[in-house]
Amino acid sequence: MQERLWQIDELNFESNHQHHYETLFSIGNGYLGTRGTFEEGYFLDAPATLIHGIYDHAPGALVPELVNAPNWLDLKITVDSTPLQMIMTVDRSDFMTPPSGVVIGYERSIDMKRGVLRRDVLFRAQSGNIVRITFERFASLHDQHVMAQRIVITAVDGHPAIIVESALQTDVTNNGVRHWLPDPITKTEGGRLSAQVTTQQSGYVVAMASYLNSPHTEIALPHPGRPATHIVFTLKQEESVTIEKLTTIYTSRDTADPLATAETALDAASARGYDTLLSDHIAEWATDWETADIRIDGDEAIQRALRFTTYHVLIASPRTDEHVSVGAKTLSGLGYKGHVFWDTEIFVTPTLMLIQPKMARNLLMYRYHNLHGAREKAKANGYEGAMYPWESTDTGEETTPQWSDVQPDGSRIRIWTGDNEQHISSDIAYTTHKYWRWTGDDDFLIKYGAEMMLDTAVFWGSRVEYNADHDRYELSQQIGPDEYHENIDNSVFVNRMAQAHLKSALDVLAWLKTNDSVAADRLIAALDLNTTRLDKWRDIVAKMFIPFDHEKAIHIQFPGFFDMEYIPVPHYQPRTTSVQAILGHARSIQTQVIKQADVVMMMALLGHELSIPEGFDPLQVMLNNWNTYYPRTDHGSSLSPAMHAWVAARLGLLDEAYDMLDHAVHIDLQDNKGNVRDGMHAAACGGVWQAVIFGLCGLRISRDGALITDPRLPAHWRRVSFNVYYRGEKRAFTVENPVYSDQS
Ligand code: IFM
Repeated sequence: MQERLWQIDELNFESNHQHHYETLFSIGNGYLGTRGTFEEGYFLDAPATLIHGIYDHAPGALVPELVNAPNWLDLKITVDSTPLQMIMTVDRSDFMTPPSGVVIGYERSIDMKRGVLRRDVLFRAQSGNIVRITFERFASLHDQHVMAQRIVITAVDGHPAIIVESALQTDVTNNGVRHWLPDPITKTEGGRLSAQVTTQQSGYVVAMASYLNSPHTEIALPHPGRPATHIVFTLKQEESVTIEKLTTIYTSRDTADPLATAETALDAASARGYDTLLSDHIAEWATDWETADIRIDGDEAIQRALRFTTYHVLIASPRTDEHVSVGAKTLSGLGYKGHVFWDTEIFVTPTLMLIQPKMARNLLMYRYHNLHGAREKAKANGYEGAMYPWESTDTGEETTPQWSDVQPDGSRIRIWTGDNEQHISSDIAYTTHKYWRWTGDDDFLIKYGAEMMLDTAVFWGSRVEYNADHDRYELSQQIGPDEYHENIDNSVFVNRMAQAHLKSALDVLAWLKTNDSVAADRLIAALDLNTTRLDKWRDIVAKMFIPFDHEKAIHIQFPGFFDMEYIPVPHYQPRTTSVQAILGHARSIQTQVIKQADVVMMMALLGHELSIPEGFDPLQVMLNNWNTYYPRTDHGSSLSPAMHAWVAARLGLLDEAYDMLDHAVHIDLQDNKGNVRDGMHAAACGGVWQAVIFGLCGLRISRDGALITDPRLPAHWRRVSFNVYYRGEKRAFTVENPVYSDQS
């Protein structure tokens, strides 16, 4: 019974939803992700396997992108000469006399507890014979280089003649963009298929080796670009045959000879066999879920969806590699070209910090290894220190495209985020600091974290503008989280985050001086943290301009915001698109419509630490902020609802918190944004975990360093149980709902 809360099912295949489900049903293991396309393919399907770190910049493309690797799923089945195709019918006449083969029964589900995708198909061949085919696949969590597939074919009616063809498909593109050099190495030897491809510009090599385990003799089908093998057999009525395909994958990021390594690894995996590989994989998932699972007593819909979003965080996040990071669309689609945004540090890393601290550290190390790119960006823009790119890949360089794709009228729109969405440096510093506070990982702070926090502080020190008329520091030409309003002056989010950043950098330096003076001296010398510089930071912390309306007791998103046209966003319901799309780009930027949590985002991240003028009650200001900004917010970005759920819960607004959580946790399942075909929303997935733990359960570190909860749960939730790591120890919590009311 409880098993179904670990499953997402598709009970009817509808081709107009195929791309959505391909994304939802992705499997992965932190090394790669493979979309849930069918083994045999389907008209206009979008198969993709994306491997962390394998980027390439195609000629003529504006920016590099994560490259679609060869398709290892490739398995084609023929029943009495009729190829299996997912053509379904509900039409009775069709059913009786199918024009060719027809699928008469279908069920697909992702088992999140075990990380296994299954599909059951009842297929009637043109001959009239009926077979049941069960497909199963997983990307081993135990050995990240091993992929496994199993198919069981059963003759339900008749004596069908079956052909199963297995291949590695190297002729793959990113939506038509070719990244692989022509003439891959392919081999078909003794039942083993091998393929090796190389990217055109970056020179990354990806190799795969594959083996088909069946009771029947294989016949090789040499084919350039698609090494293949097939088996032929006939089934008796009710007889079943099980066929397993194992594939190993290595890249030049892993080893000097990826092909030889993949072949050797394949021998080892084959020796262990499918069942052992599967049980090791399931055991690894069980260990992961022991900490990652949040158990909600009283809400099955949210429970299941929360497991789904957590599953996607776990399969997307690198486990062992600290030179790669999670892209905004995970490894489940080509959206945003696999680029890494602030989504990682603000939405994904804090979740991992509590459930998989080592993986959170890996993500922060990615930023550390890319400090050189941040330093180059600062220099190129005339600043000091390190200024992280808004979008980044494997090189650490800024990879935000400057122009959009061509619009229907032939024009391109200038994209300013790479120039002016500068808060990412504070976001990285914020999470570095948070990671240190929660994990107690002093080693990380001393060797890496402090350098990131301090050199990005050097950047802000050189970036701020002093306004002598007002004796305050300002930041012009910024883009805050609300990207509808570009290149504005004094975004309250940006200014406050930069101020908090400088304050925490000073605190960390003071801590270092006390606890590791050698490390402190090294950084002081390397980053030139002289007295003048540090005094300036203190001055900025004291005098940063935080726009605030004293009369209304609210933060001002940016000066001038309230002079624009007011649009009551809640009146635009029900709607299937953003208010921005309804009003049009040109008009909406002149209005008070906010793309996503901005002031609300600041409240989620900083809680009561909002830099409020003396005499004002922080809680009242937060409520006023909420009442002002919530009705103006479009949630045009998937990042928004989870942050609203978090803040609403802290403010005791339980209905709003629930609405926003429900919205956030279903963004991908329900395809609320209509773009899940391009990949999962990593930020929404990480955000809902935090919304439940920090927002609804109110987990925080008290002044004396204890972990405490302060639940604000919807009335129908009886309790929430979860585990988190805190300073190296696993801690279990069960949070009872003080206002629980049984509504059954
Ligand atoms: O980082 C986000 C941004 O905040 C809103 N637009 C999409 C980006 C990637 O998810």
